[in-house]
Amino acid sequence: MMKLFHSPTSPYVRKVMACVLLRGLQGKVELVPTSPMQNPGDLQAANPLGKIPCLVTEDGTAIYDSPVICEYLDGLGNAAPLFPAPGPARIASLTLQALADGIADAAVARQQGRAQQEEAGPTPRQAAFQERQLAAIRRGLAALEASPPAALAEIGAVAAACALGYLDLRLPELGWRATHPKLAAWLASVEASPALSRTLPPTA
Ligand SMILES: N[C@@H](CCC(=O)N[C@@H](CS)C(=O)NCC(=O)O)C(=O)O
Repeated sequence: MMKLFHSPTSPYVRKVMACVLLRGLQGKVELVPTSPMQNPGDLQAANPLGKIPCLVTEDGTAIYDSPVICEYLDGLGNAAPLFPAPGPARIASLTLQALADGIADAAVARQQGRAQQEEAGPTPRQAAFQERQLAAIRRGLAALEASPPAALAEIGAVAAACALGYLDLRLPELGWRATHPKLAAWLASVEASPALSRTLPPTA
């Protein structure tokens, strides 16, 4: 059995779990509930960066980060591949994944910055940092709106759905659907897929 260091709120873990479901590998992955900020020793022994997701294969090999785990899972099972063969389609898919993961990165950084501000009080430097993350999220959303993903059949689309779900969880005040109607319609068209509906982050 493979092991996945897991948290239900991480957008990167959700992307990996969506790949697990899309590739029919549910029975092959044991989930290890993990809070990376509490510095768990088993996670840090597997991934020196101390981040989730981290997958440990049956022979004990640790694989990270999420794009690498997703590519590894794509080589298992018989489902249609989520990573296109080398060529322009693959580069487009990987770039879309990078854009989506980058939106999640900015939202995660903003979330951490918000906690710091609450503890230490706002400083101009922190306010500028928060604004920079928000600006990256806004530009990322504009790029997705200009060219929404297609079917949930390649890794870029999976990553985009997970990043948008994370915005709904952490930045609901952004109200991205009202300003990005094509993107909202796209997410509505794919969100009933089990890969997404069974991996929704808890809201409470
Ligand atoms: N690029 C990484 C990002 C992973 C990441 O930042 N995970 C967060 C949880 S959402 C984490 O483990 N943070 C702990 C830390 O930053 O120390 C990936 O795609 O897997």
